[in-house]
Amino acid sequence: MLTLYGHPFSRAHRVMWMLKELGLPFEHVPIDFRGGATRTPAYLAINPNGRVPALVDDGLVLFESLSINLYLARKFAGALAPRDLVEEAHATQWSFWVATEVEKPLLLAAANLLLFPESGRDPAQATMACGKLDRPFRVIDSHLATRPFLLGDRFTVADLNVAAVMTLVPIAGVPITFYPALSRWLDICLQRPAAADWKPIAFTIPRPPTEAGVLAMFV
Ligand SMILES: N[C@@H](CCC(=O)N[C@@H](CS)C(=O)NCC(=O)O)C(=O)O
Repeated sequence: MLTLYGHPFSRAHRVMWMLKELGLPFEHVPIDFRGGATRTPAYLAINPNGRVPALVDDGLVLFESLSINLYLARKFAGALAPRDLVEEAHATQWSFWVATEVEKPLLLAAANLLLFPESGRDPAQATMACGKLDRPFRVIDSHLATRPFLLGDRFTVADLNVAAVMTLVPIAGVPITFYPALSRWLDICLQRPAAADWKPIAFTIPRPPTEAGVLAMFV
């Protein structure tokens, strides 16, 4: 029995996408991290970080969205799973890469392009954050220029993890036209039926009244 904690407009959507790709039934506990529900003793016993998502699989408790997806890929196998040690190494590499090289500047760009209330947006911060994205975006663009997907010719958990973080690109209008292979690949990934929820999720992200509020939620 799988139980996923976290509202779809949080990073829980990454795991929901994976569970849907795998066609796995799961119990969804859509707790909302804005109302204190992630700080209750009951939830802290599941994820002591007080963050969502968390996944419980028959008593195994996991946090960290991207590593949950790597676990699900490995456990339930199928086309999304790495086929050998080399593919597994690359799936891990791209997952760490997106979390460390992309996620933070992307959130900062998205916050200053869209997520902050208009009066709190700082175009200079948005430009600076987009500038920081140039190096990782050039890396993935050049990688995807010679292959359709990150591990080669099929969509895998590596694509899912990276694209799930990059859902903020179209949501916030982060410019990626300079990176044609990245643009093409991201479109293809986000159009997958199991990713369909990203659109409604995207446009219901609440805008807290203060910059500090947004940073507390997303960074
Ligand atoms: N690295 C974690 C980040 C989880 C995270 O920051 N979740 C946010 C929602 S998207 C959260 O729970 N924020 C509430 C808080 O920090 O109190 C992951 O990818 O699972």
